[in-house]
Amino acid sequence: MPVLNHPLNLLLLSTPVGPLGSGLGGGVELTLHNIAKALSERGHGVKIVAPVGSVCPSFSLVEIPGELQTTVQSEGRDAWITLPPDPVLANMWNYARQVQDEYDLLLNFAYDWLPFYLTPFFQRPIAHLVSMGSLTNAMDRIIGQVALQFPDTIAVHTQAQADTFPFSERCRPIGNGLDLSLYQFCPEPADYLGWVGRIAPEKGLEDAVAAAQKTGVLLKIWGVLQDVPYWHAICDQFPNGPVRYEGFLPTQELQQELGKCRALLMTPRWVEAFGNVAIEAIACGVPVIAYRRGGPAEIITDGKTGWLVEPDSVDGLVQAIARLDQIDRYVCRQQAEAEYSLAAMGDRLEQWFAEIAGIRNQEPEGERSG
Ligand code: HBI
Repeated sequence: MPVLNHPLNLLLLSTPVGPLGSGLGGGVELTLHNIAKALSERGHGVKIVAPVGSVCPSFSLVEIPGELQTTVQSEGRDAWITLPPDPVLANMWNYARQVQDEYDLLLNFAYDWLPFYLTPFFQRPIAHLVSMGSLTNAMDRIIGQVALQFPDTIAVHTQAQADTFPFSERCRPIGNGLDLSLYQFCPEPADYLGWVGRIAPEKGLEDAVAAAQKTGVLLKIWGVLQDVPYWHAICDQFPNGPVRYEGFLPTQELQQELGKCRALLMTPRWVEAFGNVAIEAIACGVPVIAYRRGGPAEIITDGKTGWLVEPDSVDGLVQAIARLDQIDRYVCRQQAEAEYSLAAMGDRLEQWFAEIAGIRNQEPEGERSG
């Protein structure tokens, strides 16, 4: 049920770590695309700004040149704020500065210092969707400043993610949403488990491989092979593991393969802000076995849509795999429809925007000031 009484013109600014569609942006690529769909479905205008080479079907895209930003996970807590000589991030926000008057609201998806620092210099309101938990002091500091100076403009995916920040009470959890029409419910699984994500140390893939080895159930892996030495170390550690790397698939192909899994294993080492793949799995009827840590612990209902396991416990994963027959795959799909559809996400987005100064439901067009 729409919350806003007038359509907004929205400018969505993507992550600077990779072109949309490359997989380098990880979950935020899917998030941005789904938010664009959720908002345009309700009549809002949506334009996307992203690095050159980006693709985003059925949305008008402004491609900005410049050098990609390094991923923040590769930096330490005390990392300084760095930009390459010709930063795509700065070029994106310079473009936004020039066109801001055409938009009611700018929506930032970058987990980077610059957009937060620039917020007070803009005339138009900027809403920030923070895609990860607390990672560096510089980001905590600048996000905290914006959260204080511009109340209600900071959103996160889950309460667990908010709780990683000292200003958690100023973060608005808004979950996430998927275009569920793209995900087919699969009632009868094949005999393998799944793991989906950027292959990088913070994702804890080695535990899923260890559980596959202990249970003898094949584990299929999909995702960008981001950290090759990490992957080789896992292959060396489990030379005969029942494991197959299936590459990085676009959503349509991924959901077809993911749907056949007996379960999805989620083994994050860090506080996963959300875990889009958890809702992709339950949308296909696939139960999720996840460490009780971060986003997945708020998405999965223990014993209903999967099993939540003691963090970093491979034996916990093994025991949960043995209890998969207790989970009704259709209940998984129903939970996705109730909580994570585009309509549900669109409601949460409009409720958020309506709280932001300058966006509140206004008198009809024509009488608006400035
Ligand atoms: N690192 N510097 C930087 N900026 C981002 O926007 C960013 C990132 N690392 C990962 C990332 N975004 C996305 O994968 C999030 O969805 C996790």
